[in-house]
Amino acid sequence: MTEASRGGRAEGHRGAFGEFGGEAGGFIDRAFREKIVLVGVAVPAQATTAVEESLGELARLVETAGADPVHSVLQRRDRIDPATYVGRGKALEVRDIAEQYDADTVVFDDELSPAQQYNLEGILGRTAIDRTTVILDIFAQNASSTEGKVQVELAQLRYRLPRLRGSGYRLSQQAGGIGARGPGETQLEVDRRRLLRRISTLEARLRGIRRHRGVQARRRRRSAQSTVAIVGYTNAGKSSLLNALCGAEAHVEDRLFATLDALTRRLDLPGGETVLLVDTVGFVRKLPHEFVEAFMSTLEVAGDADLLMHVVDASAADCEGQVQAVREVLEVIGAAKVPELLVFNKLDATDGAEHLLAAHPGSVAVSAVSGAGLEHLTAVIGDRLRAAAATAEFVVPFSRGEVMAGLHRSSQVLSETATGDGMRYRVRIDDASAARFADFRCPAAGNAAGADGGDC
Ligand SMILES: Nc1nc2c(ncn2[C@@H]2O[C@H](COP(=O)(O)OP(=O)(O)OP(=O)(O)O)[C@@H](O)[C@H]2O)c(=O)[nH]1
Ligand SMILES: [Mg+2]
Repeated sequence: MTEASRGGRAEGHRGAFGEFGGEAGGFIDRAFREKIVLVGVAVPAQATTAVEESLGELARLVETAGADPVHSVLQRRDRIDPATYVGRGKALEVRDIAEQYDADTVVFDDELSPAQQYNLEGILGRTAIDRTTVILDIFAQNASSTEGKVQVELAQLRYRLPRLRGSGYRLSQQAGGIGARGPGETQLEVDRRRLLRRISTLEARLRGIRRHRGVQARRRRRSAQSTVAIVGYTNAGKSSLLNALCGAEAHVEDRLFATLDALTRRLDLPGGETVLLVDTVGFVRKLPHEFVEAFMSTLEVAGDADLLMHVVDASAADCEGQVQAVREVLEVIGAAKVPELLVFNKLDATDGAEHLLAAHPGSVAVSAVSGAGLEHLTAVIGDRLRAAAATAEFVVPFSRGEVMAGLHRSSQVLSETATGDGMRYRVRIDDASAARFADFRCPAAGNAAGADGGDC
């Protein structure tokens, strides 16, 4: 990212509080580029590398938000300090570091409780914010549709509500900074009731938008077109893939959370049928629950889809960790029941994706940039969707949790019943996926043999 492009982005910043209390601006004041110190804690259960990666990602988030990370601090502790997140001694050390680097803000890698934030600001003598605030701020900058803006503002206000009093009134006159209020703002004295009123106004507006969307969805169902939702970690190349497959012009940028709104395009499959492809917002580790709640209507497209195209950046160092993080969010938004097709993207930027393909049977590798693998991908999408009409039965021993999980991911489970031999599944599944579970398959769906719980 160049300084110029950053600058352009900064000018384009649209705070999410424009209408709130009449003050303009969001969490971040971009009058200047702030210097930021990052702090993470590794508890014994976590590998240091995972925490380091998380801190690296936090640095990227801070950059995307429009500030400069200047130093990272990683503390090993038995547990998170309930009062100050890091120990008090460490907090004082961080204060010295922040002074040394002339940093105005310290960003913590986990969500801070209102009390922790308050205490830390007291010790540090500067603004203390967390990963959630940074993510919400990026969303605020990137939201462009009415719905997106409403959802982001709602998420920010809900996050802010319990912190109204505690987030350091001593600092309320301090100018600028991520998470700080703008010069002259006295947000912390803002009437709580006004904030609650604003929240309910936004909720009502969102309900209106959703009603409208409900009508559209019904129309679409009547047209009986299958929907494929593109999901995945932020920056994996979801929008690029939509563009490459459909000749669409979705916004693509080497920036986290470039897409916030669902964009739908038609895709013609080799078999002659047409499906709808929906681009969605990207996910990230530790996605704020305020965000998930506020974006539920956008995220619902994933749960309603016939197939999830889970795009993974094959060139990312921790691409397995990203797959896991995405699956966790899919679980939360009720989309884990939809069959998933793993698509490893950015093949051109890797030494090959054989190990990934081998580790994830049924997955495909593509490059949205070079076009490699795209033909195969559309064929596989067609197969997976056509197979959605065919059903099959499987019995999986209770000891084979990984097989159960795999079956859930590769198929649409119509029913599951516990039997003497294990879990009996009736599913919609395509032939290629069914072949992977051949050892557990019953001879024919609906066949009476074995239906009493015996071997099938
Ligand atoms: N080398 C390479 N880069 C790619 C490929 N696909 C996408 N990119 C790049 O990855 C970056 C992110 O692409 P997007 O399509 O915006 O990713 P996204 O998943 O939609 O990201 P968000 O909407 O921000 O969550 C851009 O800089 C793209 O040019 C690919 O196949 N190869
Ligand atoms: Mg995108």
